[in-house]
Amino acid sequence: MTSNKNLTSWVDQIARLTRPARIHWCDGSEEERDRLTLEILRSGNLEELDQQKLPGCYLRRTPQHDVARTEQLTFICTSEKGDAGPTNNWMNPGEAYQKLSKIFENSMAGRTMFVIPFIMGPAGSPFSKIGVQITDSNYVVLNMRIMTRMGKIALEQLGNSNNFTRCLHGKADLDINNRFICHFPEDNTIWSVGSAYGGNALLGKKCLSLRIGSYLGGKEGWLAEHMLIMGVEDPHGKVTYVAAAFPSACGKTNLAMLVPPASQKGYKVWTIGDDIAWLHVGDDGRLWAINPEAGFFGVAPGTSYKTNPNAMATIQKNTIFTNVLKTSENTVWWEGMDGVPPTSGIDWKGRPWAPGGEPGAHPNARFTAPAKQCPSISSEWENPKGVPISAILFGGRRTKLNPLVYQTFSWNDGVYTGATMSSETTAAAMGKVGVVRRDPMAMIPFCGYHMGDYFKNWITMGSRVKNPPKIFHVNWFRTDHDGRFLWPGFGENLRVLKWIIERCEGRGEAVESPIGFLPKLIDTTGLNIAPSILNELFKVDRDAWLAELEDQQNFLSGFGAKLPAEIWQKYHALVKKFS
Ligand code: OXD
Ligand code: MN
Repeated sequence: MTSNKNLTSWVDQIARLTRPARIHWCDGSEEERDRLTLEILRSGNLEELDQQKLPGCYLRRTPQHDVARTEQLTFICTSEKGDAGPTNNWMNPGEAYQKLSKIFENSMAGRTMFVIPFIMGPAGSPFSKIGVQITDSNYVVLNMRIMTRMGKIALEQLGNSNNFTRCLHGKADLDINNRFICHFPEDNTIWSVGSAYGGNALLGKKCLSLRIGSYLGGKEGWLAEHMLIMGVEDPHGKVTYVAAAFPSACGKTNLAMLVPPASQKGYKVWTIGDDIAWLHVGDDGRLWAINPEAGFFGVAPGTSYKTNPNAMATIQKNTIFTNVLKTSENTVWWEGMDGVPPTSGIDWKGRPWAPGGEPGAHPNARFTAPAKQCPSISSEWENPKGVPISAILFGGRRTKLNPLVYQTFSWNDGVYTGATMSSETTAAAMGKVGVVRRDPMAMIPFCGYHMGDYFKNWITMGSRVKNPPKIFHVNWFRTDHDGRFLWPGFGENLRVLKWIIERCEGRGEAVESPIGFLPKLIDTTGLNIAPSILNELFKVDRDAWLAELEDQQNFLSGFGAKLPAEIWQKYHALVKKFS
């Protein structure tokens, strides 16, 4: 299939290690998809759903201990431990190769080894990257087919080049004690073994597009970010592009696919991506973004026609559902879906289910769906140049601290705000509810190098963009004394986006506060929000911020000498403003 000796010799080398019964080079064709689907159906590892109601849709149940990313088993393997930084697990590369080689040895005996060439980013884009994933999981092949541009198209783009990420994945015996997700940024290589779960096994996503991507971005002068990308079209047809980073459970997919409420006549939202953005400085001095992915790997529970009608429309065909409930009508269901819950079904563990007992779907149940099926997909989503970003949003779930929205004073103030971003844990996460977790730029689990160096790259990028995006902080989750949300959220977030866009255009009135510019006026017509609630939504409480700054200082100290001086300067300036 290819004359690329760099590639064929690597594939030979891995075949000698893993000893598969056969090797299949994926071409990305529909015949290939149909053949593989049939094979998995026959093996019992995939179930066909009602093809009238959900054409091309299938259900997969994973082993019960393989349902989420396993951060404790995820490593950055750089020659110097210090290069991985305090936020990553580190392993010496020699030790990691040796340890994982033992697990990979003969692990594909009797199985097919699939070779998946894939592109992250639009085909032909100067910003896209090529990866080649070897895997012994046909489920992974079907998912990679949705999440990336894969097969012949990627081999054509690669040509005879050696410039591709070598991604090795194996199920081995799916034993959590033999599970490792290792990244070798210096070798542009990823080895993942012992898990078939998306984030651990679809190596183009978190592993390549964020961990290896952020490392390459640091070296090559660009940014790989855990951000959605959206376009907001105003009633005159002008589209403004926004990128936004939020930790998990803060509604990134919902914001990317926002449906403007009826009151916001003439506004439209266009989706470019829901999870990852690669940002480059354009020749015009602006920051341009591409979405490296071709699909959505979204959390199913909580997704409904009320919370995200565009996501619901996207997943009505050609979608792989993982760990959801199967209804007696051979369709899917999960907690938080609209309508009357089913009276019976088969739960994600494969057991008969009835309402009132354990959840039918795993809280991290997923859908894998082609982005092009999304009704709000932007006509620009595959533009090889990307889209020009006017605003960057950082956000988190803080019930009391952060105002609904504020604009940071400058690029570096924005970097500081991103670096100290935080969110409170929810009931969906393990452990205590309401604990503040710092998650700089929502990248804690995904930054492939020392975060101090990563912040430096942000600062350097700012000095290279002549016309940088404005940076904002948003918080949809502020509550009153009884724990009720003060802001309606969802589609109404467009009102906040409108003020953000006005600010980007040099309009939109603001009042200065110590942390940034707050809106003088936000359009709340028809929302029936009392002035006292608005006051609360925009309150910057001095005592709360002094406590917050102490916590920020502790956190930032953990980055040691690598924390850029610019970040400390911003910290001290803020302390002074509040004192
Ligand atoms: C994801 C995540 O799956 O951030 O997108 O965990
Ligand atoms: Mn994500």
